[in-house]
Amino acid sequence: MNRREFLQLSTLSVVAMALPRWSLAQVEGANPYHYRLTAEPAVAELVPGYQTEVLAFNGEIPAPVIRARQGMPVRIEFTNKLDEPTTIHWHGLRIPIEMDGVPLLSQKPIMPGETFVYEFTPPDAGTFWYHPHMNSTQQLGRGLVGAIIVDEAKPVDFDIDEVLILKHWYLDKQGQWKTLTRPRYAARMGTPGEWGTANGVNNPLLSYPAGSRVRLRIANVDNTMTYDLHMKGVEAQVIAIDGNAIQEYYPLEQHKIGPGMRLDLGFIMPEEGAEFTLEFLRGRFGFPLASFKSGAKDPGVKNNGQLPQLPLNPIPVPDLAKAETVSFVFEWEGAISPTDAAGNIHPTFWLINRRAWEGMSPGNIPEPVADLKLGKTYIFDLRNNTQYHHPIHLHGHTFLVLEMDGKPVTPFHTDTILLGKNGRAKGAFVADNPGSWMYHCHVIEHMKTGLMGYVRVS
Ligand SMILES: [Cu+2]
Repeated sequence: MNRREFLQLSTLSVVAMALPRWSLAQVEGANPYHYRLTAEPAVAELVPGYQTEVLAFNGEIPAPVIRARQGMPVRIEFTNKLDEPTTIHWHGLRIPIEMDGVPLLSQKPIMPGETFVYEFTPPDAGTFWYHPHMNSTQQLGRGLVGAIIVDEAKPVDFDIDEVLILKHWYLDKQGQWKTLTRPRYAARMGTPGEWGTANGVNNPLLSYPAGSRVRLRIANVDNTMTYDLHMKGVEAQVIAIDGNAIQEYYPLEQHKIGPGMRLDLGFIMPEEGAEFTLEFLRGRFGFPLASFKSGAKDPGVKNNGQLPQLPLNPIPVPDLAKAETVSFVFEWEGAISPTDAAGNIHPTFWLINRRAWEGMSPGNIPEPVADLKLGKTYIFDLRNNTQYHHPIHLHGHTFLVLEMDGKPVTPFHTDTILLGKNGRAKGAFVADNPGSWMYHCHVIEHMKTGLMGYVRVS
């Protein structure tokens, strides 16, 4: 997207809309964390005044927020009402492989009309998300993206707890679909959508009482976009990165989240009438994602001027002294376009350690990119030898990031490490979860054209 198109986006954003309230898909009964979820075709009004045919969880855009609690079992009865197979992956949750939602590697594809019950106990609290792990360009691109929020075992006392899922849709100004993927973009930064939304609305206006302590859970569920987040008009603190609370909050200057990544911000609503904006930066320009306005003071809000401290997640501590380093180089493979028997082009553009992902079929599961020993600490040394961003996601485990671009950082936990242009990172983790775990770039077109693999922990 060029600068002019971005400017057009921002002028289109003048009419801020009130945020629709989303419903929970909860089932009445003894277990408070029991849900029914479907994936199905639906119609949504994304561009005001126009109808768009989408794929939606429970027919809703934005998808229902699934709320779970740390250490409590959650049960999600998922029914596939699409006309093609699917599975659901719970991004960032350290749960058993059988529940990880990757076709062939962790479960059979869920066929149209079938129901699969996902049941797990999330060990970590935080902001996570869910999405299919099949035909991802289409299934995620057309709307199958939602938030799963795991509340802390002991409730944390914010006045407002808001979820904001960010997605650019491949829509024209009449809400009609444009191409979701183009090879020339797939080989570069990925194809960007053009209609920016937060919770399905272009630049929504959110209003909370003056003095409220707000926890804003931002999730980038886009196929392609990396958002360089900035808050204009209020001081916001970074309180959690990719779902995991951090020890010492710090003021948000700007923070990049690639596809699949999250950021929790904490801030206190200023005096009544004050307005401010969450925006993403491109060079010197800021583009609004959501707008905020302070409402009248609510006597129920007990503002002591302090943000509550979030407890840290019980992520196993890597034994760095005994760690084994495994190197991964991500690079570009020239324009090779193998053609199948039907004459379709299946380009591979991206490589992990000189190998493009072959794809899987029943009876043909390729070898992992690494074989890891259960219980051992590994340091993944990631090198991006390309000009484009790659958010590298590992299933079933959480990295402790030690270094970015050759420099030590204040260690933080994440399931997705964002490698910038020619970037490098070192992330350590304990391989404590047995199974075959996907390991891939979360720019969907990159993952679909080679930048994917899995690690085996046994
Ligand atoms: Cu990538």
